[in-house]
Amino acid sequence: MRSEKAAGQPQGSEPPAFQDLPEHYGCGPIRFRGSHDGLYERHLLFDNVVAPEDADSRERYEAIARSVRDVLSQRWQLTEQTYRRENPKRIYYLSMEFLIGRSLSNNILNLRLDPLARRLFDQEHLDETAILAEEPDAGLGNGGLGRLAACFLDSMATMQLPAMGYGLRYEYGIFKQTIVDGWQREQPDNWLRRPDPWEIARPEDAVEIDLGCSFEVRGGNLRVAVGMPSRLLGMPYDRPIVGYGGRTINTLRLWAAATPQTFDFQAFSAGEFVSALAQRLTAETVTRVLYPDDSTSMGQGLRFVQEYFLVACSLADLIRRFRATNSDWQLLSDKVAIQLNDTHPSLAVAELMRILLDEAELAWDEAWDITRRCLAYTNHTLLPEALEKWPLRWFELMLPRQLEIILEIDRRLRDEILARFPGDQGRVERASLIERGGERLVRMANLAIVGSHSTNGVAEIHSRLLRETTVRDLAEIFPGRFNNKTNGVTPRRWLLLSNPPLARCITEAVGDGWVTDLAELERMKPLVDDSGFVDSVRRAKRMAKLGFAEWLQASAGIVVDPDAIFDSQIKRIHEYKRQLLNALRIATLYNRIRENPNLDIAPRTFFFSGKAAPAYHVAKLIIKFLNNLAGTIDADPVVRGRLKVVFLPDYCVSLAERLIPASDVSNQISTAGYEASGTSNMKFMMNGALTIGTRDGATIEMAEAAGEENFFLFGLTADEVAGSRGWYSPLWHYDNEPETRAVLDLILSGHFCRYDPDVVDALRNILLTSGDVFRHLADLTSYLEADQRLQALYGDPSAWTRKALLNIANSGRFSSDRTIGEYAAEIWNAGPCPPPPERTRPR
Ligand code: 26V
Repeated sequence: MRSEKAAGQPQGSEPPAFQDLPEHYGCGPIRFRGSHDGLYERHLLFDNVVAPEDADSRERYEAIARSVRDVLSQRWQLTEQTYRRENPKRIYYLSMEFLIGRSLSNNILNLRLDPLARRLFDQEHLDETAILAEEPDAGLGNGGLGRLAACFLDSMATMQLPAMGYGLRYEYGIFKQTIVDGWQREQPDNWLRRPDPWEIARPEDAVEIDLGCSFEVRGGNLRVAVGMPSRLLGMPYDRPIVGYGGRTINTLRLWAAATPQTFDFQAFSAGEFVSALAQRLTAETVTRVLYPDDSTSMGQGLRFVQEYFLVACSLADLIRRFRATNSDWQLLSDKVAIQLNDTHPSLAVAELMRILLDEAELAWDEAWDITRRCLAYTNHTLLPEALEKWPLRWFELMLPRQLEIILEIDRRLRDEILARFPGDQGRVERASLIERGGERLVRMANLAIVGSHSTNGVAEIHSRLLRETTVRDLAEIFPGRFNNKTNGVTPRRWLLLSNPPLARCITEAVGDGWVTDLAELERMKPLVDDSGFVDSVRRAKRMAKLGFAEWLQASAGIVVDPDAIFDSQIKRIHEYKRQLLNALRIATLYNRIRENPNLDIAPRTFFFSGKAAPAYHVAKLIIKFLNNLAGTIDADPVVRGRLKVVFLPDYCVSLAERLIPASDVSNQISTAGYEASGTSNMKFMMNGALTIGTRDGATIEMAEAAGEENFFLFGLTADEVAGSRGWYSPLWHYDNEPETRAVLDLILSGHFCRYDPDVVDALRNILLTSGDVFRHLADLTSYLEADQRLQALYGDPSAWTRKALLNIANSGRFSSDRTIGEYAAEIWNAGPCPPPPERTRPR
């Protein structure tokens, strides 16, 4: 039918976009040559039954996305076929979060289809921005940890590693944030409301999971029905992960929970029918929603079930794949590397042991050896309240066999410690998997460390603090297991895709090798004194700022001045990230202008964006204060036009992609010792923003790479923060530093919060009464000094751009390709497995 129609087309009609597909995609020129309706028109017609001119943006988005999927599907299955044939060691990345963002433009770019897409948009006069905006921003994560997982998938596919991501297909991702009267409101993110062209259901790969109890939902809570074992069905949905160049296409497999029962409608009485359907709803609640709190492990039963569900489904799936080509269990660790993204999937230790003991029927020592060789654990936080500890009672109820295994691991661990440190009962208790005292708890970090061969932190300082403080006893017992893997970000999404003007300018100067080898950016260094090149970098920044300002006005009606310094702090709202310190800085500048209206100060727009965990009261209060600050400044005729504060609602991947390229200044101002790594810091650096920041996380390594003279570092070091614990007093700063006192007096007078005395009370409490735990006042003065230097530099545009350029040129180390290279070589012992380059054409 297709070929008949194609053959019937008049000669010389305009060829379709997507028809000249690159050879290796295999499904292009042969199939559709000569037809007047390319893939895009075909999808509109056959999927939506609509003519191109009548289609709305959503239909156009779907048709384009499906066309792109057509192009990648052959390489996708070829990639999996290659892995099956070559049987390499496979890498499995287990994560409760993948903060994917939008896929269409990223997939077009990685497939190198951008010229074809451009032609389609131009020829059909399509509104590209409107069409791309139809795709929901897949927010299956809270922040850095989830976005890191997504960057890692991109790097692993680009480096042609045989890797797969495993996660959960939450029906609701991270909530949508709106701001009402300055306060955060949360709305559900129903991102799967419409059919998602990127996901493929794989019912043939569904798995069944056994639990030691049943559940019912009462009043929104999951209640356990004790002593009634039950089963859950894990339904896999696959998403393509396109490596740059489109040769390797890996898979992200997300599990949705369902009930395994199939209904025999005849046999069911009316009552059973209803309760059976209700059971189905209960099962589906397991993957209903992403937990939106990344600061406290609140011990929610549903979260515990989610974690086990991810682990059980993923292990069953990867073991089945292993068994399809390997009969010898001893080979498991030669064929499988499993990376645990934080402790969230660390039940994998007990579950893999259960499989090896009970299903493979191996002896304990063998099973233990294999488990440890397969698993590796990444820690992402030192905050004690975020470290997961689950009540032992829940294991008794839901996972009795896994509990037995955990207790046996613990017994052996205790024996081992006592043998090596005779009489050191304190060490035994601190290192144990079980916390005693009150209710017995299972320490998930200890389980992950003991049950794996590698524990890594995500920046040098973080890995050191992890070893020296958080899990010191275990690090002394197993020193060889601890290592560092400094985070990175993918330069495809975060430079090539998000910042076309800068990407073009770099490529014109040094070629395009940087896209897959970011260290190539160093070749820009000799050009630092080439005024033509420096000018072109400056123009690129200007274009990004103009583009952002235009978008902001069109989408939110907010007008910002592109001649102002764009100064950004975008991340989750947390006390330790110190958005409040930034607010103190802004309020001080405001005060200075009010006191001296003739003050010579460069116009500046301060952007904030970020979500607060719905139950994190103080974080929500900080958002309110930032909005009040913005309102007060806007209303002040002396300051208006010189300083402006904008709180951008609903921070997400797409917003970051727009704001980061447009920013001149990146604020990375966490209390030293608290931010494990940070990753937006790296994105800003490679987009030519200058960093004002503390010596924390990966910012330290960034400054080292760029040269401290090209950074604006300030504040206490982590050791100084720790050392001040016994004697620090915010009052000292209030009493002895005039500007600190002035700004606090202004804030506490209610100047910014005329109608919100509760906000003022809370700020007084945080900054003074409760001892300023996060050292805002200790760092304010040096922050302002660094800021002064930064402002002075902005007055000299070529000196500014020179530093920006050196930052870009030295950002190569912060590509996630470098990070993944280190994981592959030092933890996974795995290498690339490229699918054959030849073209295989469908017959
Ligand atoms: C913790 C919890 C606690 C229990 C409930 C749900 C939940 C969800 C997420 C988390 C993770 C918090 C840790 C985290 O996101 N760490 C961030 O990881 C980034 C990537 O390594 C790193 O750049 C950031 O510095 C670090 O804060």
